Amino acid sequence: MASLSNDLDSFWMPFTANRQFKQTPRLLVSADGMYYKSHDGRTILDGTAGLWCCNAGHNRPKIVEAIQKSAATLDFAPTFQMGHPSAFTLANRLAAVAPDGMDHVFFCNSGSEAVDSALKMALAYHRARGEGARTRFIGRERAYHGVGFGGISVGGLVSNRKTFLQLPGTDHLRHTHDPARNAFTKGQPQHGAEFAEELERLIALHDASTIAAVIVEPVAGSTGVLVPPVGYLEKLRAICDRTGILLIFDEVITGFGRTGAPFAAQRFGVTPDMITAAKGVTNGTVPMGVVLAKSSLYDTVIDAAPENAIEFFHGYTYSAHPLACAAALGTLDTYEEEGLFERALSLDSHWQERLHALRGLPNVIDLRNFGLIGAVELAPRAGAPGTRAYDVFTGCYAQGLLTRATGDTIALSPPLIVEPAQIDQLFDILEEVLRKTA
Ligand code: PXG
Ligand code: PLP
Repeated sequence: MASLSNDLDSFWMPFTANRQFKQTPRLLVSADGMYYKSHDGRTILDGTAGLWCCNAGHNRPKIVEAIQKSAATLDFAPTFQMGHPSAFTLANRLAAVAPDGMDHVFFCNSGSEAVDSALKMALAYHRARGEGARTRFIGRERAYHGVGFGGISVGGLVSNRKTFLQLPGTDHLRHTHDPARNAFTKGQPQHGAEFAEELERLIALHDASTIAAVIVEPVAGSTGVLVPPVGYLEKLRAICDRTGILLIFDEVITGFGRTGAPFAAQRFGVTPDMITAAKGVTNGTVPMGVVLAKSSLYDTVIDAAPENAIEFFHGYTYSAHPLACAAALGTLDTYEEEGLFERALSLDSHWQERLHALRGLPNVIDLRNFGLIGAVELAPRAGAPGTRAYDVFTGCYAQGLLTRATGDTIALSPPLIVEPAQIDQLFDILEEVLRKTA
């Protein structure tokens, strides 16, 4: 049993109730396959793939080996006016799994950086086309696009926004959550495609000639798993096509097999102009974010610059870091060899059946699922929103299951290597805890 000999005070923890956590810490000390080990020596089933990242599970040999080898061979190489082979190999490999026509890859270090990079690319693209007045971005209520100033400005979470300055020129579609019509829907809700028509209203207000891009999560993750209504994404695509507005899918959570295809864009059959991704690209092992861009967008930006000039003034010291590239190549090998992009699809019906069997348990007011994503929405306690889901989260952790509480929703997203028996274990624990939580 590892001891907590260190004082916990110095670490200013992200998105954490620091005082509450430091009174009753939960530390993970090792991980393998579907399980973590906790500091108090317990085995914890990973119901969240870490934080939606470890789609191939933990301690995967090909990934570990690739990182070790890279660290000993090429610890760092700049990618500003320099390069290294695995960056180019990885870009080609990613383009090969991306939707058709999305052949260009920009590297960064997180989902937040991917979002800011994509927003800048949208501005660069329109300027290169002589439409530099297109500077507005449209996000959506209840969206999470990371924590950069760009991401919080298009994002739709009040707690992430209220304290901080916002970028000017952003507006928001309404969210698609409609429990009155869609509660307890299995998979995509039938009602709500018309919410996409809000984009027409915002275009009428601002004029398309001022709007650079619309950014949405195909399935909103962090804000409680909101699955797009049938026809909604298609409508957004059609409006963007008609008006010259770029469509960005933020697939930081939905990318890399989570929905039963490499990207949700492919699962839904709707191709955006850019995709932002992170997390699963390296199976969570080494930080990396990516922006996938259509060739037409890349070519426009590149061709507009004078020959021998830098075309896009943007990048990070650690863009395409060799360790991250190695980790991503080992990750893609693992996904492909084990057919994990398809595995979520084959487990979908068992997953859906076990999730929806929670209907009727105390305080369960909605259940939502898509691919290997699930959400259990609980009625908030009067005057104490969020506390019921937090108690379920800590109750599950005490019983050996890692879940994620967001508001009064419990979000579930196990590694795609999960076995049916482990799905049963997960829902058995959750059911017991839901029964016990007042
Ligand atoms: N976009 C989306 C759609 C995300 O889900 C980000 C951007 C930001 O990525 P980085 O790597 O900068 O964190 C995310 C991240 C949760 C949770 O509990 C979700 C995220 C991060 C932390 C917690 O749902 N998503
Ligand atoms: N701040 C300073 C002073 C820097 O020199 C740099 C990069 O050179 C940055 C911030 C940006 O760091 P990064 O490229 O890791 O995002």
